[in-house]
Amino acid sequence: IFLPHLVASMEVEESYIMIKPDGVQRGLVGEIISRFEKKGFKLKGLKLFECPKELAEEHYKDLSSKPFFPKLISYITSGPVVCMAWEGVGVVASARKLIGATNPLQAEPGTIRGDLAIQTGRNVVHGSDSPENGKREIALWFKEGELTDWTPVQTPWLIE
Ligand code: IDP
Ligand code: MG
Repeated sequence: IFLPHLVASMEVEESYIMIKPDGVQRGLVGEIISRFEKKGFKLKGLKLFECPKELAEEHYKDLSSKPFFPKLISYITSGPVVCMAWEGVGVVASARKLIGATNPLQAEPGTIRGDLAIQTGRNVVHGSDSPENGKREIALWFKEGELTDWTPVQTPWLIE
């Protein structure tokens, strides 16, 4: 039998994960990084960064017609964010599960948003929604030379 969703999840992918300004201000940086680190994904890029308005607008351009777009842009540019590039088998969908639903009140307990946030407009973290967008967003937020490829010693203990 052919199970495309299972085949897809075996791919090595990259996801752009970002701790939003509320996550930084609330002292949740370590807690959030830890969830991806403990899962076993590989960190390839990490920086504290003040996001220019133009970059926030480009990142969220698909939402530009939404009524909440101006508030979203001022939220994302209201303080430093933590930008991360994570790599792993199935990392895109897995990170979305670790993050939880967009509305934190609907996010399951155990997820980042389910455990740590209340409102959609203050939902502490971003995660790419497809492998294509993972690549696109990492290229958008990181310059060449800011990403590091390395071989974690734990890999054979995570992947058969
Ligand atoms: P996602 O972050 O779970 O992928 P998206 O629908 O892609 O959710 O929306 C991007 C971000 O825009 C959300 O994480 C949230 O910060 C913000 N957002 C989405 N919908 C609303 C809304 O109805 N009100 C306020 N902010 C919203
Ligand atoms: Mg999204």
